[in-house]
Amino acid sequence: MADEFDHIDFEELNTRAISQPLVTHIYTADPSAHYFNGKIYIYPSHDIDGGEAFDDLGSHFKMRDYHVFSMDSIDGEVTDHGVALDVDDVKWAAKQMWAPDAHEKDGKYYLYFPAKDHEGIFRIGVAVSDSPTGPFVAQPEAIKESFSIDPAVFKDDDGSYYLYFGGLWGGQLQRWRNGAYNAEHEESPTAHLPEGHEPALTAMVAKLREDMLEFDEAPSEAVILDENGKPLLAGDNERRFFEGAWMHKYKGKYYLSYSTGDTHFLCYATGDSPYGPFTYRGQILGPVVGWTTHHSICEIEDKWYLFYHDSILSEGKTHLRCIKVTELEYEKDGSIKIIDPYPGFDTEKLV
Ligand code: FUB
Repeated sequence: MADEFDHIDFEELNTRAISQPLVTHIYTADPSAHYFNGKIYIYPSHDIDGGEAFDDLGSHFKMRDYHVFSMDSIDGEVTDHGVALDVDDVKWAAKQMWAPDAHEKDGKYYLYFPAKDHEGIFRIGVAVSDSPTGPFVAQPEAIKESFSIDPAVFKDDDGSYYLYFGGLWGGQLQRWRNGAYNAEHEESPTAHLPEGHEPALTAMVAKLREDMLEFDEAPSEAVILDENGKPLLAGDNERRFFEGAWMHKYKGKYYLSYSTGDTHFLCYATGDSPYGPFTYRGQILGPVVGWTTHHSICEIEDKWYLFYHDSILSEGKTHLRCIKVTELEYEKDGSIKIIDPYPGFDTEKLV
């Protein structure tokens, strides 16, 4: 898939789209949604046009701040609560405030976000507020032993919180294979990836410390197995993890969902522990317009919803996206019904 969608009839695509943008006055992406105290809160990226050309390192994603959005109900009006955190207010961060997430503990709200530090290395930071909508005050340093992108916080039934994170290519996960950042061939998004026949890299998971500000343990890999109990291979591009992990629990099972990146699917795997291993189960969402696909899954008053994004609002500009929501349904056996974002539209035109 290229970053060019001139061949697409956007009017037709929009007619077929199952949902419309939730926010139209600014560009938004990577929606992490939560239901706190009877209200829906969305923590997305805030896309801007930073004037950088498209490349496979994601240099065109030059985001510098976060806005939080809220809704009283799923069909309700969306309120923009303004700037919740700006890169200039984060001592350790230099640029590229990518996909965030947030959670609540004991009346305080914790915003987790990735950014490149002053050495150009992605780290994950945390910022704290008394309100779900911020403003958030960032810790002076990034979380110790944090790396890569796309943090997602999950609260388990026993009150423990876990942070899932990681992303390939521009997200730098492959540069940490030996426990330290490998700066060789920094211009190459694919340097240091495993060979196709080797086990795929996957999302990382770490329990958060009681105060939510640091990891409570060294991060470990949330391994995804195939139908034979073997780890998915790096060459299995249609199923292996790429970025954008999310965790939710449904009927006692842990669902790890994620983007397959260069093959543009949202997929999921299930397991019996927040650490995995997880067994690959299938796709959730087909390709959307724009290179990236990123999501969250949230239960709101006994129904489940998929929050996702596409680039329809900017007529296909990958770095200018818009967040959307649609209902997500399960089959009796716990599998998720596949969602087609534009029923009847020729998917070949999107990939
Ligand atoms: O928004 C920047 C990056 O694009 C995110 O971190 C990835 O998940 C992808 O959506």
